[in-house]
Amino acid sequence: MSYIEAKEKYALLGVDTDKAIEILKTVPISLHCWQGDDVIGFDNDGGLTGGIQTTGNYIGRARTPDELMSDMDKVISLTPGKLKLNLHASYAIFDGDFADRNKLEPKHFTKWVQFAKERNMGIDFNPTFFSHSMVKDNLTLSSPDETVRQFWVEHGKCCLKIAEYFANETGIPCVMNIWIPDGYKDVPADRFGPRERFKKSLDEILSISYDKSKVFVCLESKVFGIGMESYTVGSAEFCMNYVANKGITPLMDNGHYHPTEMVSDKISSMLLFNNKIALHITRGVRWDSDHVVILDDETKEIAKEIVRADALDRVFIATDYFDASINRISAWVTGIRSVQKALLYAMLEPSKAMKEMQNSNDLHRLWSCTRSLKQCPSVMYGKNI
Ligand code: RNT
Ligand code: ZN
Repeated sequence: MSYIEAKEKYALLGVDTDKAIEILKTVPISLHCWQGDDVIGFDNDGGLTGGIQTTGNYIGRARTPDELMSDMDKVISLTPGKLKLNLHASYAIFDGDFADRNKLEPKHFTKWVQFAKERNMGIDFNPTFFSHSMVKDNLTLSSPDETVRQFWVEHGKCCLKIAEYFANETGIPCVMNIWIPDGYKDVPADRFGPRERFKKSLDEILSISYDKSKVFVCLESKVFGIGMESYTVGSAEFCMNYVANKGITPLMDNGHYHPTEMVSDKISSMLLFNNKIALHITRGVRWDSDHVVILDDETKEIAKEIVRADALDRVFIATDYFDASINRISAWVTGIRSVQKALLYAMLEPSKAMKEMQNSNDLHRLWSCTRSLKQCPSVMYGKNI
């Protein structure tokens, strides 16, 4: 079917396809740098820790900043629409002038700023609380060892300054996401203490002044990690309460919930109580939270919830997955394009008519319309709905 034919069919449903494409072009997707090198970064000798894992040994892992940047350029060339760059602190570029995570400065990211500016991209940022010798007994910001806890508080503070530097340099707000891997493999004797220390650490990080219109600090929750199956300090309840209390931004990663819990169902509730929300779009498969995104039902449903709530400008959308078993560039591109396709698919829904069906309790009609839209525009449900 040609685009003209499809456009005419959608017009019968009251959907303007040209407009949908124009809007899609303006929605930034934050491109996670860590798919290119299996989440290793440039500040350590390899060895990913923190309850996350890449499996596979496909050739071509980016080993240097230049390799990662040129792989990203390939991704950009294969991806339409607007992108933002999403960096982890472990991707600092030192050029012989090494600084540990508690001593990071904006100058360690000048090359990334140049890269982003040349491509008209904003930059999002993540402190890296894993793959480091100061992660003690699987704990960072919640550690009972004051030296360890302080080290990571300093790291958080350094990152906040770097995030503000990114926003100032690019002129685009920076989303800075905090995720810690802290947890226990087996049932702990004290669930309260680590969470109390995590709360104190976050308060300390956020005590430095920063421009809240330029830096959006997010907190990402998680249900479990590998080796932290029984308890994670940054649970959903902890993060949701902390965020609400402090007026920062919640981040939901759809790989971080029980498999029967759907992030698509959470979005409306979160939007009602937060100005902005952030998402890590991924694909959970059994124990793994980070398979490459595909155009599956949940990805489409997440996109529909954003579009139906008219919240494209209130949701920070980022990808977050890592697969080392297939060509990394193709993994990257497939995931990002799948998010974009899901958004386009959502924008092609005759949402107003469907909400009316729901509100008039015409649920069978709604049900058949939903089924038939799956094959639209090839197969249409009647002339119009
Ligand atoms: C881990 C979290 C986190 C990381 C990245 C690398 O479970 O999803 O977002 O994937 O920060
Ligand atoms: Zn994530």
